[in-house]
Amino acid sequence: MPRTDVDALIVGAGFSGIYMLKRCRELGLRALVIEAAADVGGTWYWNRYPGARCDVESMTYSYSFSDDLQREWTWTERYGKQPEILRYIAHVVERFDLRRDMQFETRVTAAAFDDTSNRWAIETDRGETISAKYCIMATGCLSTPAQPDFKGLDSFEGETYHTGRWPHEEIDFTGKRVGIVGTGSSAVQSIPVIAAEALHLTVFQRTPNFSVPAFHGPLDANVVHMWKTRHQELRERARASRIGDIFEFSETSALDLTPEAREAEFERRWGQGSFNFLGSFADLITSREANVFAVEFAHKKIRGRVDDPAVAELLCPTDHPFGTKRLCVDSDYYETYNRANVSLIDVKAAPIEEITPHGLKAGGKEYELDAIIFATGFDAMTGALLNIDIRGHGGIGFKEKWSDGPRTYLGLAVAGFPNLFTVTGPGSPSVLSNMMTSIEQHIEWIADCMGYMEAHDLATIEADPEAEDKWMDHVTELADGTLFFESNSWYVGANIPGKPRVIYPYVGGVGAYREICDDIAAEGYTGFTLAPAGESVAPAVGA
Ligand code: FAD
Ligand code: N01
Repeated sequence: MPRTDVDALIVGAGFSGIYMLKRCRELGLRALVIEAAADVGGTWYWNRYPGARCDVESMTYSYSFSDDLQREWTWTERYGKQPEILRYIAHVVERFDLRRDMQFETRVTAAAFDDTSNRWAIETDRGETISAKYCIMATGCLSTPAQPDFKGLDSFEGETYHTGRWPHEEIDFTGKRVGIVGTGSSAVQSIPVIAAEALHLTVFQRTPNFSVPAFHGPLDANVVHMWKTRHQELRERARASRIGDIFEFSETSALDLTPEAREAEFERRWGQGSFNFLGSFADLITSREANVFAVEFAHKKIRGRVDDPAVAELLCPTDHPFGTKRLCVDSDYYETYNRANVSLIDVKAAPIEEITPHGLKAGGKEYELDAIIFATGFDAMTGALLNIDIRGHGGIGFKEKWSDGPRTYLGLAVAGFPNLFTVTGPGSPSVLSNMMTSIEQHIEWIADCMGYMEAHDLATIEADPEAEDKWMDHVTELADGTLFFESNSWYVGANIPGKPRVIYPYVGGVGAYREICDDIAAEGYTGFTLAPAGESVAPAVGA
């Protein structure tokens, strides 16, 4: 039976919503999770494309809140494969008996705050209305696929797929001519796997991305032992770090070293795999001059891995600074272009014109295909939130309030929308971090906040517009000191036509951000107005 009156309504059953439910239970709150998918998993439910896996190492890309959970679960590989991550998520849900408070195949369509009752009325596509004191949007930063509206798309007679909505059944590309649009992380992971199966794979690339090697493999028993015995200490290090992981981030400028010493450090970091390379020097993302060294180093690596010099040049990113688009982490991505059954088409020089019944036409040439894969990404960070008609004081909506870009306090709350929390929302480190660290930090902060509200018999908490303005100024000011705006990335909304060009995540780092959030809570929630039952909160100015 669907519940219609709860203390906390949580939207989304990915890593965020699952942990939020657990913490709500511990507070004695009646909570319900509403999820559009047929099961738990979020990202790992939807993204089942060949080669899908995390690129933050499994030992940190997992929950840290339970010592027992950490000890009893054993990952098999350095980077967990999608099915293994999904099994882990299902295990957590069963282990903590969370499923009984989850409702699947239900999409939240609207949420409106009632100033009289101080409660949210949440509507679903099943026609239900649920009343809740707290509404927690655990809707995901990368959960709304971006599908370009190519002319003729519906006329295609073959199969089409989007990596972020991959079917559950096995897809066999054997003997097929496959085309893939996009060369971001999803494409970089899937291209080597699909190329090994398909008759021919044609990659339609608009902008090459930088990719670092994963050096993937089975998990070393010593690494597992280290984590199982020292996980509290290692997790603490991750929580205090810049990107929520245990990488060592250099404090040295790339400009302070001799060319030989700089090269040696780049080489050492490259050899460690994954995001270690980003930590090579302190100023890679803030200094153009320093960044150019990383660009040149990465170009050299690409040229060393790709046999055909013309193809190698096409794969070398030249239009954006290193690391200002989400870095890809690959296994044999570049080597895949050495295969006879793979071709790379530059659709920046000769743009995609249309999808035809038998393939894709770009630059006046038709490529005949049996299947087309769109690895075209997501309406990141705000897409899922703006898909819900969220209305706060006086009926003001997120859509109106965010017409020039999202405005939040800490990426956690929005002035004008009491008792509503956004997990890893815009204006928080979120996608610029190991998201497990950022998710746990947000869930714990929200749970502590709700615990405080209940203990003090408070009815509402709402971000002050002045605090929000100050936070947004801080978010923008920090980003202005970096190279992020020099890139047409989804970090600045550039992948979605018409999306405001602002910085979406907080670039100040996970550890520093956590301290800010903790201080605000310790001071009794500075920048928020908390009100007891019966006292209405003044409608937020500028909401
Ligand atoms: P999600 O997992 O996105 O879950 C949100 C859920 O909310 C979804 O299931 C969605 O269906 C549901 N939902 C949204 N709107 C509604 C609605 N209106 N009504 C009902 N339900 C709704 N991060 C890393 O740190 N490291 C990685 O290695 C990494 N790998 C990734 C690989 C891929 C392919 C992708 C796409 C992302 C990856 N990420 C990675 C980011 C990843 O999204 C997060 O790490 C994490 O899984 C997010 O969890 P979440 O619960 O916050 O959101
Ligand atoms: O999407 P993307 P993604 N015509 O936005 C191209 C996470 N993730 O799904 O750059 C032609 O990165 C677009 O081209 P351009 C991770 O955070 C993690 O790959 O806009 N091309 C680009 O090449 C990641 O960043 C993992 O010129 C078009 C591509 O499509 C995020 O999810 C794995 C086009 C989109 O790349 C999104 O990654 C997967 C058009 N009209 C995802 N429109 C891990 O490994 C778009 N493109 C952990």
